[in-house]
Parts: sequence; C-alpha cells; structure tokens
Amino acid sequence: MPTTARRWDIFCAVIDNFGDIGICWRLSRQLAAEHGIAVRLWVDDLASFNKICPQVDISQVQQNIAGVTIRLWSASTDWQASGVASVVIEALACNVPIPYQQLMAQQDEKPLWLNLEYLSAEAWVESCHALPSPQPHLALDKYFFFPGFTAGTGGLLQEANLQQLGVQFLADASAQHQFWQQLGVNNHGYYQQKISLFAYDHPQIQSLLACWQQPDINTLCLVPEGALANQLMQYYPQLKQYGEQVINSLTLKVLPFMPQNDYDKLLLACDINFVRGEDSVIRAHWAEKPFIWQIYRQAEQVHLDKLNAFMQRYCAQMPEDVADSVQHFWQAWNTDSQLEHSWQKFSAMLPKIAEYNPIWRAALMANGDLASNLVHFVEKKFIMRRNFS
Ligand code: TRH
Repeated sequence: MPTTARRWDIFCAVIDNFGDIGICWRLSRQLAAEHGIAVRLWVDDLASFNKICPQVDISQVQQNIAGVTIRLWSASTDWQASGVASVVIEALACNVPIPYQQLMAQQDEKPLWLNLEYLSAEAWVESCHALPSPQPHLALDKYFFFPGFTAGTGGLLQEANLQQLGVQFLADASAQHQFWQQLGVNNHGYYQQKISLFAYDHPQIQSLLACWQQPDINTLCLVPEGALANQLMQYYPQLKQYGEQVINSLTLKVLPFMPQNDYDKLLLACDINFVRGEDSVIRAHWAEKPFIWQIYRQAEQVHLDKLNAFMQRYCAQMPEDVADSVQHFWQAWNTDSQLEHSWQKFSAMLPKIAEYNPIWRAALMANGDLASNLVHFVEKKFIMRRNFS
C-alpha cells in the first residue's frame, strides 16, 4: 500500500507563541492537499490555533478544515477509540502520549514514528537527520527528521504553488489594493516604505523607530498584536489596539492577528519584513523581500549560536559589504543593542539584499520541500520494511 493511502497522525503541543501550531498546520494542509494523505492533526490548544486559522471552532473536539481532521489532544482523549495511524509525527519535541505509544506497539503492522525536530542551520543537523531513534522498550521504528537549509536535511516547508501565487499577487495591483483595504490601509500608495514588524519585545525599539521618522520617507510600520505592540502602546499612549498613530513621517499601526495565508500576503506586500521564531522567518524567505530575523530566545544564549550558524549560510554568497551590514544589524536586533547605527548601514544595502534574496531562495528550493521529502522518506522506509519481512 503506498503511504499516501495511509493515515498520518501529527501531534502538536503548543509551548508558547504560534510557531508550533503554525508549522504543524502548514505541514498538515500540504500533506492533505498535495499528497492526498488522510491527516489527523492532534493539538492541545485550539485557542492559539484559532488565532492563525479563524475557522477553528474552539468548542469542537473534532472538526475538518482544508481536508485535515483536527482533533483536540487532551488528558481525556480516548486513544483506544481513536485508533493509531500508520505514520506518526511528533512535532517540535512534543511527546506522543504514553497510551498512544503503547497502542502503536500493539499493532501487527507497526506505525512509523518520526520526531520532526526544530529548525537549525548548525552543521551537526546533517549528521543527525534521518537517524534512527532507538526505542528498545517498545520495539517501534522511530527516526529523527530535521528541517534545514542543505540537501543533507529535510528541507523547508513550501507549498508547490507558493512561488506562482506570489508572482500573481505582486502582478495584480487590484488584489494588492484590496488586501491593503482589508488591513484598513486606504492610502498605501502614500508610503515609500512599508514595514511589517513581527517581533518579540525589544528594549531599544525606539532607537529604530527614530530612524523611520526621517522627513523624506513616509513609512508605514505594521505591528501584529502581541508583546511588541504592547510595548509600543506603552511608549505611545495614543496608539491603541488595532489603531494607529502618526509620529512625524512614521505611521505605526497595530494589526489583529490574521489568517496564515493573509500573513504570507503581508510579507509579499511589504518592502521590509521583521520576522521571528521559526515559521515566519521561512515565509520571509519565500517572500524574497529584505528581512530581519529575531530568533526565539533560549537559556544561556544558545540561540545566538543558531543565529550565527544561519547568518553564515545566508550571507555566504553575498557581497562582503552587504553581508557585513546584515550581520551587524541582525546581531544588534538579537542582542537588545542600540539600533540606529546598524540600521543606517543595513538600510543602505536594501536594494542589494532584495537582489540577493531570490538567489538564496533558488538555492534552498533545490533541496526539495519538507512535506515531499517527508513523504519520500516514509515511502522508502515502508518499502525497505516490506523487502526485509
Ligand atoms: O510565534 P513565534 O514566536 O513561534 C515560536 C517559534 O516557532 C519558536 O521556535 C518556538 O519554539 C516557539 O514559538 C514555541 O514565531 P513563528 O515561528 O514565526 O510563528 C508565528 C506563526 O504565526 C507563523 O505560522 C505565522 C503565523 N501568523 C499568522 O498566521 N498571522 C499573523 O498575523 C502573524 C503575525 C503570524
């Protein structure tokens, strides 16, 4: 039986923020839409899910959206009654519930169990990708699957038609106009610079906002609701939730969270994108506009090693002066430093960064997309199993 005819279960525990569910939701939709797989997405926090997908009804323990069965994962879930799938993915270091693990071990044909790991550009990822993760107490086949930026990893999430949709959107002035109106921006043509600012809080944010108040450039800065918007509303008491405030040539606007597909459009529609965490940064790659990444902070500053590993890869083929300005500003943005000087350097390089990003994207696309790589991996494992049984 091809794996596409099998059922897959994806487990998603929402730790904080939206990256966990954001990634699982994209993956589930793509597996269903492009690979015809019957996916059940088990998620323990429907309220967070609802923020990025408003169709999610938080009162329903089971629902079907975009061809994916969404199930609430809770302490009272009856695993015996729901049954197990042939392919089980525990996403982003969550743990498949013990009763479910036991059920897996009881099956005649054992499910294939995958640990879909966090994204990192560090070199060690290639040596761990696709390795078995022994489970002697359960006699189940489990493997690590790492997303990544090289051919030796599982690649990155990207839908087959994404590039085409982006080109169409950017060629369609009326679709863009409609999109801006939907966001409550009626005069988008007035702004020479539109910036999306999705970030955690930043103690020096005002030093950056000062740079965007130059009289010669009208700047629109769109801030999704959350930690940074809250910080800005404290600095600028007239700025209200979902409202806007004009400060010299800068218009600050707080946006409600929007559906994931609309957020992807926002990244296309803006000139510069500040992104964070794990999922929005990859979407910024696909939008190809100059972007700045605020990495998810971890204890003992380990995230800075990850940031450096990514910058090494991303900047490797850039002209030296461009690479230098990117690294300087990204470091400042991720180390809570003053931002004025490094922003001036970075902004001088914006046209060159915009020229470089499609080249970087093309290199990443050569690695295949994560969902397809996952499907091929699973198929190979089932074929091997059949041949050895
Ligand atoms: O929300 P995040 O900070 O998520 C983080 C990271 O994933 C981090 O690695 C993880 O450990 C932590 O969560 C628990 O940033 P990220 O990854 O960009 O996820 C945001 C998601 O929200 C992404 O899928 C895009 C989506 N989004 C919308 O759908 N609408 C919006 O309006 C916005 C701003 C984002």
